[in-house]
Amino acid sequence: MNESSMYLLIDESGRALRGEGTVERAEVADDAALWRIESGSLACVAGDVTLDIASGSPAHGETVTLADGEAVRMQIGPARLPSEHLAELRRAGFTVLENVVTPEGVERIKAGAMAALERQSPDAGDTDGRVGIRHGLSWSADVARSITNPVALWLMQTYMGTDEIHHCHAPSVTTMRPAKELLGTYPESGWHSDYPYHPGVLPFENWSDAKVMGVQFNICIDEFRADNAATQYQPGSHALCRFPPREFNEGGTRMGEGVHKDVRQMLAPAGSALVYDSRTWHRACDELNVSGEHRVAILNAVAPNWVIPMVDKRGGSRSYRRSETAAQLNDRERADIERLCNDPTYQAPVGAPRIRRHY
Ligand SMILES: O=C(O)CCC(=O)C(=O)O
Repeated sequence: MNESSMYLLIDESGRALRGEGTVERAEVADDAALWRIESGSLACVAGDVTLDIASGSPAHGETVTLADGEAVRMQIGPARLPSEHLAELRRAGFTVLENVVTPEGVERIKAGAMAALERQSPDAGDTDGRVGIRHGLSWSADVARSITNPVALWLMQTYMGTDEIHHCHAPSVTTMRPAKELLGTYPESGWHSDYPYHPGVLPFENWSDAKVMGVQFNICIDEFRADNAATQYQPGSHALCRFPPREFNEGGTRMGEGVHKDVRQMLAPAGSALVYDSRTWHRACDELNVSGEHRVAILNAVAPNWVIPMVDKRGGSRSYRRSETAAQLNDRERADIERLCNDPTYQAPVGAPRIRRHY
């Protein structure tokens, strides 16, 4: 965090203050919901409002009292404007959105994930490949806060052209364990696009780009680096509107060579999110975690709320309801968890493609 950092100002109910013309509240955060500290006041980055501070020192995690007596919590925002991320997502099909998780949230999720894995699978072994750590929403309010980050929600909703979105499975906390047996190998397969662009889900297999039906929202709890298996992807492949060709899954992936000559890795700091069009060809590259450490992430398949989920979400909802997580959230976060994770699937609009249920 530095002089030029941008902050969200969060009111008591969890909504973000916007400063365009007048002060408004919003459930999601666009450019006008970001503020900079200027001469001890808070200046809206994309609007004309400046708020004077009556008491408190402005910094991430602090609650300050504004001149009108209202107390607001400051939370570190993205490094770039939400509109810049949207432009990049539209142009390139992929963007890295920073500070979706707060620095203290990152630490708690990492520790919570390792403890939950130990409870879930004490004998699972500590090397080679990715494992899922179930029911993240029930053991971590920080997981709930991350998936309801207001900037990320604005970005995904605007990209998909609808406020009515949901998750197609419960937030999936995973760890990519350090490679041991896999070191130096080139496993075949793994290239895919994400739900709902899976075989047999949509009634057609050349997906027009007129309406986006899925965004993948993968939150990096650990930094994603070349040496800890940052996800491989083929830049621009979302625009091809089809599955990866068979050759992509043959003979192993050697980045920079043959059909994989343009493959890159999705590099990102801890606490940020990889947000990409779900049609992007990508692959979990277990063999490339040569760091000797776990790499924790939260995977989320996000879609318009009429898209039938990938799996039955009711087990995840039950474990969330039995937990103490909801009691730790603010009203806005709780409402977002309901619509994203717990509400039934909505009726498809007239003319929408028929999604095939797989569970
Ligand atoms: O964990 C990874 O690196 C890959 C994630 C992935 O394949 C996915 O979200 O579909």
